[in-house]
Order: sequence, then structure tokens, then C-alpha cells
Amino acid sequence: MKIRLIALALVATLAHAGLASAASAPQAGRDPNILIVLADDMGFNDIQPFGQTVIQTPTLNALAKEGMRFTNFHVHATCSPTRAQLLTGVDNHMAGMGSMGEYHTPEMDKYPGSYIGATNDRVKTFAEVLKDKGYATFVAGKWHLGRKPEYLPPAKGFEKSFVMLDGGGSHWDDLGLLGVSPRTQFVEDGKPAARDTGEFSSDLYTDKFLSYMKAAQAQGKPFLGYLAFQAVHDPLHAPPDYIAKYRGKFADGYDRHRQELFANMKRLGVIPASTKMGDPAPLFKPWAQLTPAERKEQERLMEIYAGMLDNLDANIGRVVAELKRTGAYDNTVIVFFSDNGPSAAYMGLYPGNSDGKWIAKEFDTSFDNLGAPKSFAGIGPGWAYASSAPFKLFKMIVTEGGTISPLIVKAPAMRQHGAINDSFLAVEDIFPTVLDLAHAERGATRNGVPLAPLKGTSFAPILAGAANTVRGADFERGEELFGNKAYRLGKWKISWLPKPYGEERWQLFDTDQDRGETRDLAAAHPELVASMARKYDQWARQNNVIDWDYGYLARSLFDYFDWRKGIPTQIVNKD
Ligand SMILES: [Ca+2]
Repeated sequence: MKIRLIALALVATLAHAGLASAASAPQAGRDPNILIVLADDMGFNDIQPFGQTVIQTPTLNALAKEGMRFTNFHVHATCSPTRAQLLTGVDNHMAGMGSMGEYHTPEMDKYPGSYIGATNDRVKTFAEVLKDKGYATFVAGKWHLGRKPEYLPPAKGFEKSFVMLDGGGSHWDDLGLLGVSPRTQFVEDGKPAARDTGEFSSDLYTDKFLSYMKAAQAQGKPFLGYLAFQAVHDPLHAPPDYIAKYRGKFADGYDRHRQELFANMKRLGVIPASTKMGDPAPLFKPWAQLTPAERKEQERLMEIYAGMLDNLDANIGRVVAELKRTGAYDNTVIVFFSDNGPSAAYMGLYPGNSDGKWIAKEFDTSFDNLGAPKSFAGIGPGWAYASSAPFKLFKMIVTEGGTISPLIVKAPAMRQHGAINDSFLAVEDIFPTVLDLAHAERGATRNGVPLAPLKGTSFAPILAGAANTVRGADFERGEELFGNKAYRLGKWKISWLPKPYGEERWQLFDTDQDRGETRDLAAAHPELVASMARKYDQWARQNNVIDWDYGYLARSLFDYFDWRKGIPTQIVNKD
């Protein structure tokens, strides 16, 4: 251990002097292994290198010290659209995931291939590209990119796979999230697989992942491994010893925790020191107004969340330890991020759950059972607001709080160990970056079908220390999900959100000066707003974006986290 520490210090010194370190140089002639680790519904500041003050993430701390942290990295506002862009580098609408598979309307059929709830035949995944180059390819964890055989991992370039097809479910068994879809579905190498071991999700997926990784290394091939954790998606589950570690650690409540995280983020430099934090939407009670029983319940929810995340970090640590044991670590690219912002949803309000019958029949929602099998709760908006601080709102919404993610990358040729980069990057950039690092070409067609244009830009030059940004000052980027939409022109961002989350008109924010989206500048710059709105419309037409019924959206999709419209606590949900 001591020798290792001295070696690391030496590497850091050499890197500081601008010299390539022998210890981190790739072996000559060998393409690097690629390890993509994805967390689910995890907030920007949930991990220590990005500001967390309570939850322990030693593996990610170490990766951040050896690699780089990216503090202006954007994903989509929910799971599958992010995953579609991650795997293909193409806009989610063009890639087939214009909406989530769970939300399909007849109007979507007017856009062939764009709303199929899976990736279509106009895109290639990075697994397909790298498999053709001789890489071993495998995935374990949450898939959420379609259920038909032609959409499953074996048809998308993954030679080995064990995946959950659903967007979420129990972390202990195959109980689902929705009364309308009560059991989750697992497949191994494309064939139905049982989920009856009782093993915790992150432990189970990591076991599978390690078995695939060892087999790939035994073949002597470089590998592309995609480890897509189900944690920390609701329901809140964690092994009991991990929960116990955090007992009493959140007694100060979500309001104070949010302020503490905000201050620490500034201290670490992962947000500009001038950042302002807006007031939360009126979706939850201030901590001071909670009854003792409500506080007890809220504390326990966050203790489980912390345990689930601590366990996730420990499982990443198992993969890192195996890479080090086999000597493969230095020649492995490691990428870690979250698929969207933290979730503020009340699980009792998910589709098919609100009458309480299915929950009462299938689950034990008692306080004492929280975190254990058959418990059924999420962190709710109070804690979600702390996880997304100082950004606006959370999962499902194209505000910064829904779409910002921490990103850590460690790459063999990297020189800026421990550096923080704040240039604008997005999830679609991972695909071209991975291809660059693996010296692979995407090609122009897939099975004779011309490929859709890439949305992403490789940031390999940043990793190599040759650039600080890969986009010009006036770059443009459109995004849309469930009818809430945004367009960026350099630092300017316009966004359109249904009430009460927006104004149901275009708002304008300066994302350089105002990461918290606290000051709407639309009235001061009407011509800029009009011009950017035209650019959005053009982008939407070019990318097969549906023109939604916004009233429908405001009435349905956005109600899950509004306690005023539903149940007052997460736990009591009776007939
Ligand atoms: Ca997610």
C-alpha cells in the first residue's frame, strides 16, 4: 500500500509538471478497455467529489482524484432517452426514444421509428461498433430500451448480458413499480431469466458483470463493459448494515442539508462561487413544520438512500479492485455518471397505484420494514431538492436539476489528474469519445440503412489535455421530453415548462451567470428569445419531435411529486 501511495504521489508530481506518467501510459499497441458505469436517478451532489457531506463514496473519490470531474455535463430528464443517447450518440427522438416506452400516444405513430420505446435501425450502439473491432462486449443491470427480441442486448452488440427490462422495480426481487405492470422482467443473453436469489440489485449486477469481465480478460481481448446500476432508483432499498451506518445522520433535515451541500459545492469548486440557489417549488413542507413522526419517517428514507448509494460505490470498488488485481486498471477508461436528476416522485401516485389497492396487497409499508423487501417508498421532493441543489427542479423536467449529472472520467492518457472541467458536455458525447479512445469507426450504415447524424462531439481532446472545451461559444443544442423543451445557444438557454414548474411560455436564462435558473431574462431580450424559439422549432422538425398536448402533460405526468394533489405521506397509502 505504501509503495502504491508513493507511486501515486510520483504520478501526480509528474502530471503536475506536464509530463506523461509511465504508470498511467497505455500499453503500446493495446486498445483500452472501456468501462461505463451508470447510476440511476442520482443527484449531482450525491457523491463526495461533487459536494456530498454525509454519504461516503471512497471509490468515486479515488476515481475523481486520478481522473477528471466534469461539472457542466448534461443528460436527459429521464432514464431511457438518456440511455438511447448514451449508447448511440444520436438525439433520442432520432434514435427511437422520443418518449419513454411507457408513454405512447397515437400521434407518435406519425413519426416512424422515432417513438418505438427502443433504439431503431438508424443507429449503431457503441457495443456494435466495438464488437466489430474485436472487443468483448457485455452489459449487466437496467436496460430499459425495449422488450422485443430485436431490441434486446444481443441484438444491440452485447455478447453477454443480464438485464432488467423495466424502468425500475424492487432491488430484492421481481416486484414492480406500477400496479399496471406488477412484475419486472429479466433476461440473460436474450432469454427470460428468474430473479429469485434475494440478492440486492447492485450486488447481483456486479457479480454478473465481474463474471463477464473475467471471461473477456481470459480471452485476451479488450472489453467494453456497461454496468447499469438500478440504484438509487426508487423504491428505497438497501442491505441493513448499509442503512445502519447512516442512522441519525440526517436528523438536521432536508432544508439544512440542502444549504450545507450548496456551501460545500462552492468550496470544492464544482459550481461557480457566485451561483445563486432559487426557492423550491411548493411541493413539500418545510422541515420545521413536520411533526415528529413525519421527521422520523423522512430521516429513515434518506438513511436508506444513503445506504443504497454507499453500497453502489462499494460495488464499483469491487470492479476496480479486480481490474487492479489483473493489471488491467491502467489501460481501462472508466466513465461514471447518472442517467437523470434525482426523483421527487411519490410512488403511491405512479400509474395504477393511486387507489392504493395494489400497494396494500403486495407491500408491507410499515415504518419498521422500510428498506427491506416489500417496502415501497421514495425520497420525495424534500430530499430530492437537496440532491439537486442548487439547480432548478429534478427528474422528468428539462431544467438543470433534471438534466445535470456529475461525470467522472479516468482515461489512460490523462494528464490532469484531479482536474475539474466546466465546459458544456452532454451524454451524446460519450459515444464518439469512446470510439475515439478505442480507435474505432462508426461507419455510414447499419444493415444497409444509412445512420442518423451524430448529435455528440468527442471530448477525447479534453481528456488528453489538448483542449478545455470541444464546443464553440455559440454552440446550439435542442432537447425535448414529454413536451417540456429547451434550446441552448452558447450560454443562453430558453425553456418551456408547464405550470407550476414554468410559465407555459419561453423563459430565458444565462447559464454562465445563473446555473440555478433563478432569473428569467426573457422580458429583457425578446428578440433573442424569438430567434432561439425559431431555432428550436427548426430543430424539432428536423429531429421528428412531436407537438404535444401540453395540458395533458401538466395534468398527468407532472403530478407524481405534488403532495397537494395526492397522499400526504409516502408510507400511508391505504384503501
Ligand atoms: Ca433514471
